[in-house]
Amino acid sequence: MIGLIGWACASSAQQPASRQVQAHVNPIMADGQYYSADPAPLVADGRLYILAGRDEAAPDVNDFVMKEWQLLVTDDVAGGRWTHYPAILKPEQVFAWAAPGRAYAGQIVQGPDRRYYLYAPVEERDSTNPDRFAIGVAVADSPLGPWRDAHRQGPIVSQSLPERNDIQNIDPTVMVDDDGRVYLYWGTFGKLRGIELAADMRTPIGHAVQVSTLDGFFEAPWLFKRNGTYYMAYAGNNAGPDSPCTPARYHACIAYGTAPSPLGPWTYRGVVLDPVSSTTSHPGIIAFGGQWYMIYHTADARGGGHFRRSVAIDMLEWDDSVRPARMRKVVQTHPPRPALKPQRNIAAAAQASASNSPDIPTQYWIKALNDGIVRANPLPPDMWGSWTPHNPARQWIQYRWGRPVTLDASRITFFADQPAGASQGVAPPARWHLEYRDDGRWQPVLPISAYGVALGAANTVTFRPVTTRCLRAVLDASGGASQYAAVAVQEWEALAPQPVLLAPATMSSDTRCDLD
Ligand code: FUB
Repeated sequence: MIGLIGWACASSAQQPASRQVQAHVNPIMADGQYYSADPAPLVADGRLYILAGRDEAAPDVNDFVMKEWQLLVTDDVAGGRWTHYPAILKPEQVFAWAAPGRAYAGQIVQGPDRRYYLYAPVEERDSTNPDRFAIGVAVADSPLGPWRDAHRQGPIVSQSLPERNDIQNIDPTVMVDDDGRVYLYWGTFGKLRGIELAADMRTPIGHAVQVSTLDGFFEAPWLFKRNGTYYMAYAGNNAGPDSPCTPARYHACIAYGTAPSPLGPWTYRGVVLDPVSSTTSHPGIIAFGGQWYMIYHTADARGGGHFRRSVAIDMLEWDDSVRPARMRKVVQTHPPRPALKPQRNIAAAAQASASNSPDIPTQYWIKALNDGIVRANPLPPDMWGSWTPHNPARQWIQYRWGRPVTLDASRITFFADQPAGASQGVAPPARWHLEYRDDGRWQPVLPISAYGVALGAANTVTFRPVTTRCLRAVLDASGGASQYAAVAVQEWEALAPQPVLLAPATMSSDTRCDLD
């Protein structure tokens, strides 16, 4: 049961406005009133603070609309009682040189002078750099602020600082070591940089190191130390059907590596969090009250999406039987699923495969076919697809159940970025039909209604009931003269004549139908 109670508290001159949130399950704020992304935890004053950006994209907008940072604070994770400060800071409020609108993944750390430093990736307003992202540093006496620019000359990292570069300079992570020395890492799109900072928390020392030994590094580094070993967690992506990280290119796992010293060398150690429901994943790992936690974001809140993310927290355990100690894979906790009800769509109990398996282009995800999610603004991993530079005239997708099932209808939701009839890109199929496996052969179903190819809604076809273990949708691509568009499907439902309860016993890991 999700419990979420919010009430506004008056803000004082020093304290931003707050409200109380009671969270029994993930995400911490689950009702969709406020989305929260890119968590960065900090322990201060005996409390756990989580800095997060605030996702404000409309449901049909695929962009990071992030105008400000917010804080979640608790002294009792298990009790789920959080104070939420929805609006602690906007980029342009603290950095005179910053443009509004991109309050990306920041981190607050306590400096050797006991003050708090916020490392903030924001866009420079007047930069001539091809990519205007830069990292600024703000300072305050409390994690709640008030914040002021700690380096009024401008950012400390950009495409011209501390040395000229061509990467996107976001996702800072900072650690103050036991000896008081300070280290900053940052980067995205596979580029990870690290540098030492002076004790003033803002002056780079020496040249940046470039890290290339953390397998699949994509973005979102998180640096910390435990028992003398340095750990770097990060959003990883080395997509493919056999990847230990993620099958689809736009998803990310959280992987990590270790190093004997803060600037490396780094050794990859494995995956600590499987892909989440949002395409991006972003780790914050910290010990609080004798327990380690993985803090991350998902699309699991009400109305959530890839650009409407919400912070979640789960326990992280260590395997100290090996050296250096490894993190055990975190078990994600989700909102409790509603009790299973009998339903006509039994696709979720089938294993999906396709004519282009196992070489489905890695931007697509076969498991999207029967995940029950249809988005207004899908990204490639929200669908199965077949796009390649040279597409065949025909593709198929297929379900196999562990035991025979009876079906009499099907609904299919196509995706296209080209109009009907196109011979390039992804277009609705010219036509499609269903076949079922019967006595060792594929037979067409006998349709009672037409096969539609409309976009923007599911196309339903009804047919004379069949009992089978395998159903196949055969998709004839649009185009011709040896040039065909690709096809893509967001969701494919297989409907039984009467509602049935999907029993786990119907599950099968076998996708092959040619043996039936
Ligand atoms: O929130 C914007 C971007 O999404 C962050 O910079 C990345 O780490 C990803 O979480």
